[in-house]
Amino acid sequence: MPEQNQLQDTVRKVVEATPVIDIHTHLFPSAFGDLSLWGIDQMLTYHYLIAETFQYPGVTYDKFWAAPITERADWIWDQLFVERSPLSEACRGVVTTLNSLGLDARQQDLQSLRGWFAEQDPNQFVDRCMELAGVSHIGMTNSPFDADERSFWEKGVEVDDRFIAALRLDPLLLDWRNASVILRDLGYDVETDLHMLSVREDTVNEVRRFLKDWAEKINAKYVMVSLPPDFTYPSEEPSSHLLLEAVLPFCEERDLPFAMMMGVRRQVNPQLRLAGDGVERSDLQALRHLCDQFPQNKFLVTALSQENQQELCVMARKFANLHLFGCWWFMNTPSLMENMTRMRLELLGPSFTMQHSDARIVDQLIYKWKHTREVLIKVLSDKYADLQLAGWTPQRADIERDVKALLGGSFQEFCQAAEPVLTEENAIPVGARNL
Ligand code: RAT
Ligand code: ZN
Repeated sequence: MPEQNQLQDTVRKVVEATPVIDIHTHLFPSAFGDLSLWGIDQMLTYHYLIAETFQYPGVTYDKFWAAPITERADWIWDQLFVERSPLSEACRGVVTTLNSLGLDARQQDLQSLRGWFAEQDPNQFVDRCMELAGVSHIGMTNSPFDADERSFWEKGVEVDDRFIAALRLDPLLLDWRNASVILRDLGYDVETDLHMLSVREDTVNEVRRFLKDWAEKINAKYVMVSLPPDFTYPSEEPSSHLLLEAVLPFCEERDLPFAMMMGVRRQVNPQLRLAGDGVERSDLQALRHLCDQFPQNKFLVTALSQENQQELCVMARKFANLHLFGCWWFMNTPSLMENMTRMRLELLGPSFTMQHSDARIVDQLIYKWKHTREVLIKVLSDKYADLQLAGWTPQRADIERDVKALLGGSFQEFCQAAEPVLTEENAIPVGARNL
């Protein structure tokens, strides 16, 4: 069918040419020194690959963690790329990345690859990866609770303006006991016990001051947290008090979206360290309550469990203050990404952000976006072909507009929208809400 081939060809060209705003990664610009990760040893010791390697016997956890990074990388390379074919998504990613950089992924030993990376200039390498990935902006994950990162901000680090900051609050909302100690060390006069309203008021004001200071210091474009599957709202937990009284009013006042990444069960196997987290289905009723109770707040949401995806789409149809993003972590495999993107398009049209890379190593931008674009080409070609059959022939400009929306345009629009769902009827003054 020549017409269909032509349509697919146009979709491919448009998807390949459209720059991406990668809204969530763990990347840092090179001004952050050792926090900015790149190169073959970092790529091979990515936590996704560590978890895969430990499926095979050979080395103990203690021996692995005691070894220098090059030895760990050698071991992973041997297990996943030499002893077996690199069929998993994370393995294929290394192959795609090396190949895009003009390197041979069938090396039996890593020395020549290491030699090539050693010759690269870190600054130029970031530019090259962004160019090969077609990424215009990179969303960071910025935690004032991380002492190493904090010291860069406190020294007034100059941030490359292609990098967008996001204020990450996991300890504040999920581990208030320890977070309150850190806040006190940083000069905020907070109490750990949040039960008594009279004491809580002062603490809440101090938490707001902390949020304001750090959002300004890092120029945050949104505020974020990763949540466990059993997160509930409302509840008597500190997380509910802090969301209701500090975080969400602060976000509303500053018009900063609040991102929730839902469904990670931390440290299912602590021996694997960062690679030891798992997934469970979340109770999305917490999200429903938040979207409903805070109509003037904007929520950016992704879920880790496949079982949550349809419910989440339906929820996004009900609340204009809810924007879905990304096929996160265990959902970032071609088969799941394809199903999820089809379903989202069928239920929501192009109003969501199709993907974020979650890259931790700058080289990974290349494969994460190359693989994502392939899925998008496939799904959109089918969807436009269906539309054509239904009697609506897509023009190139339509395709360009939709792809732009899916790769960051919808996110921008959502962030810039003046008041997501505010009407006189549903406006609730700050402070007038209860748990
Ligand atoms: O995808 C990942 O690398 C995870 O370890 C998490 O960092 C997750 O993306 C998160 O931001 O919590
Ligand atoms: Zn992440």
